[in-house]
Amino acid sequence: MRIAKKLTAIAAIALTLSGCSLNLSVDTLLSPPKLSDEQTEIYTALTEAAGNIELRYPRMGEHLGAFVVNDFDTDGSNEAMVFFERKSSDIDAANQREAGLRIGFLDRDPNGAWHSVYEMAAAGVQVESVEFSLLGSDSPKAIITYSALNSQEKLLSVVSYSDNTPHELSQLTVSQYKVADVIGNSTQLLLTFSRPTQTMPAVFSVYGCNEEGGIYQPYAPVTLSRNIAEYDLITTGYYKNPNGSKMFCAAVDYLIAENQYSTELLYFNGNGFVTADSFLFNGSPTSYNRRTNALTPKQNTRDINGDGILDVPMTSVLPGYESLTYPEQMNTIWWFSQISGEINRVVNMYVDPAGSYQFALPNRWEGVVTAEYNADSRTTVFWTANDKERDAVFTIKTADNADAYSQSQIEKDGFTLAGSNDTTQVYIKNIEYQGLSLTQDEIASALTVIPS
Ligand SMILES: [Ca+2]
Ligand SMILES: [Ca+2]
Repeated sequence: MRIAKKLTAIAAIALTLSGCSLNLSVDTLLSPPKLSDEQTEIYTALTEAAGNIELRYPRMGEHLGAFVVNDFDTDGSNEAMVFFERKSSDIDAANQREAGLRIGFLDRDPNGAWHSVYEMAAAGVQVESVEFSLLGSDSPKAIITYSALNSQEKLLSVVSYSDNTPHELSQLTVSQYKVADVIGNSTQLLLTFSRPTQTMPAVFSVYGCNEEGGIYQPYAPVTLSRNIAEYDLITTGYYKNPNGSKMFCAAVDYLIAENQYSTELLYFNGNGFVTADSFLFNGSPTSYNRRTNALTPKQNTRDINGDGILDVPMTSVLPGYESLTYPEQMNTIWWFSQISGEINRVVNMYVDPAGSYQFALPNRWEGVVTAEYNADSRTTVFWTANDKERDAVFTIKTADNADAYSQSQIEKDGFTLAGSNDTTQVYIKNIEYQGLSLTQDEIASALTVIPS
């Protein structure tokens, strides 16, 4: 009897997951969704309480399944949070079987069996992500985002859970958010970027949670002066302040226009956040504008040299390409280290258009050496820019790991294997040239094969 019931539950889940019961293909029947015993028990308990439902899934973030299982009230055993909508035949407001996106909360009874303990209306219509964070207090908070149609803004809901009851602590409208340890004492805070309308400037805000469960803003919001067309990536890390200590920093990589990016930085100064506009850096570039094209892969702010300080990319057109159109230009990428008082260029990097390697150009090549890329032969030639005749200084070539013929041809042409990843071999040829050729040590530190 128990087995029969379990099979029925699995069949019901298979129908729900396929979305359309009339359209079951042979493939679907042969490979039903792999639900664990626990998920099947949660689903059965939920349908017993909630009726005929369809599960809804977070589409991004760390909890992608329909069953968000987590020790939400820190009592040592897991609860489950499940997003669902009722089928129209089962909506019955009089019996509290309501329409719209719902969140079911389930817990185990003393015998270990799952049962439904609470059902609430979701704050939005389409769940996007679920993440848990303490947000500065002792108990976990669920940070749930809901996407909205035709809008870059989303609804963010902060929910706590205790005594079998969820509590929504706050609803915020955000474009992007990130949870981060700003002070460096393991206190997680919620960093949000929002823009009520496209014509208004974006606002950066920080939220924490006090012991009474109240959401508050520990630092004043900052209005961003840059014109952000679309967010690309938020990265958190550190900058170095004038006394040499590492301080928290949030980098916002954003689109200015198609194939054009820039970065806004928010520096934590101990009392709050400031942008570069009100934070003096000697020699600081006024903007980190950069372009992408078929020859220049997109780069995001990161610690490029491994010193623990964030570096911001900016494209630089190679000599000889200045008068060409943007799609035809070859670029290197300068990385700017975020050290207060002195923004330094840390490295000038060429990135393989096919993404197999990156190569740091030596300083003595600046303005003297340019490059040319041939996509068919997968070759980048660095050559002296000012001579009438092109003299190759250094050449990098790639071949597929499986392509033994190309590899033997490349080796016949005098190239040596410098490195490889799971798909690609990277070959180099270093040519003796009047102080511009590279030493073996320089080659070893300049060329990095990017994992495939
Ligand atoms: Ca628990
Ligand atoms: Ca760095």
